[in-house]
Formats: sequence, structure tokens, C-alpha cells
Amino acid sequence: MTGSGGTRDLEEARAVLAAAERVVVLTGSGISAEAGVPTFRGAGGLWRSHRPEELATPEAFRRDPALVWGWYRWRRALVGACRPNPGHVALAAFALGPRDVEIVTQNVDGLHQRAAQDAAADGDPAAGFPTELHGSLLRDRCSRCDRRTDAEIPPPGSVPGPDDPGAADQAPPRCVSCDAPVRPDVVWFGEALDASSLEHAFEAAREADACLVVGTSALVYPAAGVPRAAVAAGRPVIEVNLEPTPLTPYATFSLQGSAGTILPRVLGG
Ligand code: BJW
Ligand code: ZN
Repeated sequence: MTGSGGTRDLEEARAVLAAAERVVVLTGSGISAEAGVPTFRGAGGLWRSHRPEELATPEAFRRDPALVWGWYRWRRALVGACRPNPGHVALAAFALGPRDVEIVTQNVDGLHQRAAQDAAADGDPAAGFPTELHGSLLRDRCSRCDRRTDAEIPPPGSVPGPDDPGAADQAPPRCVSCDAPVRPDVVWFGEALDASSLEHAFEAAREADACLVVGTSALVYPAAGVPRAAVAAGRPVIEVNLEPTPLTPYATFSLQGSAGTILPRVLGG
């Protein structure tokens, strides 16, 4: 039964989550949209002015490292100015509760970790730390020897955006070990995801009592396969999104609306 997203669906989805001992959550850029982080596709998305193949591929970085590095510096400055929103906060509080909650994210913005740290106060924030399938914007990685370091986050507003005059092209720094260009530690199109993280996500999806999917277009694989694994294992899937996605026909409940509004209601105690 696919729900239409009304109050009854929300109450039923809430009951399913409350009864579950193990919950897997897959998040996408929509959960961070209300924090001010742009999504990728659709109105206002990051792919509006550039095609992904021009920026988020290893070929693009080889072809024009300054363009790609400048774009990521702009995004780092933007994310550095953002704070977790009520969706992140509700999820972090849910993860601190009595259930086994596995958060799997496609996001690279570090906002789940920040929400978990805030929610845990003096406790252990690890409960709300996600498996990051697409890496992190907050780390650099050498394009040759894979040496990883914390990224420098430019001050908010200090980097011109891709549509600003004098847009930010900047040569990437060089690795201190091998002198190759440094890149952001994110997963680009055509690159493999970390195998153990991916296996962990699929196993969590197959074994969970419920799967919650928030703010993703469910188009990018293999991440989009995670809720499909839950469906295949007969687990209830609850989707939260502003609009239908290719996953919607398979979802047990499709809750249409913003993550910041729906998550506190569907997860709240
Ligand atoms: C709200 C909201 C609000 C808004 N509240 N909701 C099968 C078929 C065809 C192609 C492939 C396939 N399998 C693999 C591929 C190729 C490719 C792929 O999937 N392409 C598709 C586009 C078709 N996949 C890959 O290349 C992957 N690698 C791979 O397969 O490797 C194979 C390999 C194996 C062994 C050796 C070598 C290779 C890698 C994919 C990497 C994706 N990387 C990016 C960039 C990360 C770095 C960066 O940030 O710059 O990841 S692309 C981009 O898309 C980013 C995101 O994580 C990802 C998903 O996007 P997301 O989060 O879903 O965002 P949007 O914008 O698409 O959607 C937002 C949603 O939120 C919308 O639905 C809104 O309605 C909603 N929303 N506001 C609730 N307030
Ligand atoms: Zn190196």
C-alpha cells in the first residue's frame, strides 16, 4: 500500500518506526536543503549551471583542476556557514533513543555529525554518526597516494560562486608527500564507493525492521539500491520527500513534505 502522505499515513508510519528495533535511514541532499545547502537536481540545484560530468568526475578534475577545485572551495564555504536543521536534529535524537539506528547518507556536508554532537551533549555522539557513502567535503585526499587531511574551510562568503563574475577558479594545492594535486575526498561519478561501507549499508537495509528514506531523488546508484534491498527483503519503507521519486511506487508510506517538518513529527517521542 502506497500512502498519499496524509495525516493517517504519518501516524501509521510513526507507529511502524516506534515499534521497530532496528531502523536504517538513507538520507540525501533534500535533508540539508532547509539548512541552506543546495540540492543537486531540480530548481536551485547545483547541477543547474553545470552538468555533473563537467564537475563531479575524475576526468573533469584531470581536464580542468582549477574549475573543479574552485567549485568545491565555494561549496565548502557555503557548508561551513550552515547549521543542522530540525530534520537533522530529530534524526540525531532518534538515534540516541533505545533503537539500533543506522544512518546512511549520500551527503558530504557533515551536518549529521554536527547534529549528533549537539544532541549527545556530554554523551557519546557515535549513535548518530552516519556511514558516508559519498565521502566528505570536509576532507582532502591526494589524487595519487590517497593521503587524507582535514580540508581548509574558507570563511562564509569569501569564495565567489560559479555564477558570479570572476568565478572561483583556483589551482588545487599539492600533496606534501608526493606532490600530486589534492582533491576533495568525495566519490565522483564512475568511482567506486568504499566497499565495506556499502556492504554495511546493504546489510543494515536487509536486516532492519523499517527503512526511512529522506530527501533523495533515488536516482544515483549504488546508493539508491539500499532502500531497494529493504523492499526486496520485505521491510516497510517510509519515504519523506517534497515530490515523488522512482522509489515512491515501492514505498509503504510516501510522506510528501519537507524533512524539517515531517521528521520531527514522524520520529518525535
Ligand atoms: C526535499 C527537500 C526537503 C528537496 N525535504 N525533501 C545504474 C544505472 C545507470 C547508471 C548507473 C547505475 N549504477 C551506477 C551508475 C552510474 C552512476 C549513477 O548512478 N548515475 C545515475 C545518475 C544514473 N553512479 C556512479 O558513478 C557511482 N559509482 C559507481 O557506480 O561506481 C562503479 C564502479 C565500481 C568499481 C570500480 C569503479 C567504479 C558513484 C556515484 C557518486 C555520486 N556522487 C555525487 C557527488 C558527490 C560529491 C559532491 O557532493 O560533489 O553524489 S552526485 C550527487 O548525487 C551527490 C549526491 O550524493 C547524489 C544523490 O543526490 P541526492 O542526494 O539524491 O540529491 P538530488 O538533488 O538528486 O535530490 C534531492 C531530493 O531531495 C529531491 O528528490 C527533492 O525533491 C528532495 N528535497 N528539498 C525533503 N526540504
Ligand atoms: Zn600524495
